[in-house]
Amino acid sequence: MTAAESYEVILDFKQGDRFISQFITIWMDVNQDGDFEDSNEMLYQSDLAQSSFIAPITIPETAINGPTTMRLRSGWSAGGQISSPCGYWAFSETEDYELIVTEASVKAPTIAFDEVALVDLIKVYPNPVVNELFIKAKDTKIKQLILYDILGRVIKNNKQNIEKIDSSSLKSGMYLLEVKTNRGRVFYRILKK
Ligand SMILES: [Ca+2]
Ligand SMILES: [Ca+2]
Repeated sequence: MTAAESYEVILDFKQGDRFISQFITIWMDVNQDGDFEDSNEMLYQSDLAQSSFIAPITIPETAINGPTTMRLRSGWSAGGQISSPCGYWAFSETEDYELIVTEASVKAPTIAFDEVALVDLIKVYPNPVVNELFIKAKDTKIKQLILYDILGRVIKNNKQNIEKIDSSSLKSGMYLLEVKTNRGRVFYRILKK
């Protein structure tokens, strides 16, 4: 998902074969601080109970790049609107999804937070990659490499071999590489050919 873009979340609520009326609310941990309490983190709140929804959400422009948790809660209609991302809610269900947020207007490499200097210290090449992806750092120490697929699943997690990633067995497509260093972390969009 891209910051500042709009998407539709499509939901059907069923119990067995029967549709049931639910309220729903959707949050996203936009600033990745582990909660859904910040001012722009409620992305959608239904004001009517329905058995199916097309919920329009817009990823806030300030959303930080990288794996981000989206929380969806549905609850039985008599419980009313769902206002809280945590705690008990009558006859409710809560599901978390991990999404990858990328910055709207910036081409790879993309930068997390204000770590602009860090991106100058790390070289990731070649991109697009076919076989081996090399990661070279200067004036900083790489501690870990995590490669995510577009759904946010961890594909590789290297704590030992932190100079290259063998990409030969990856399927073609877009990946996100998180480089953790002693000076912070930075994300790169990687295209596997
Ligand atoms: Ca938050
Ligand atoms: Ca917070």
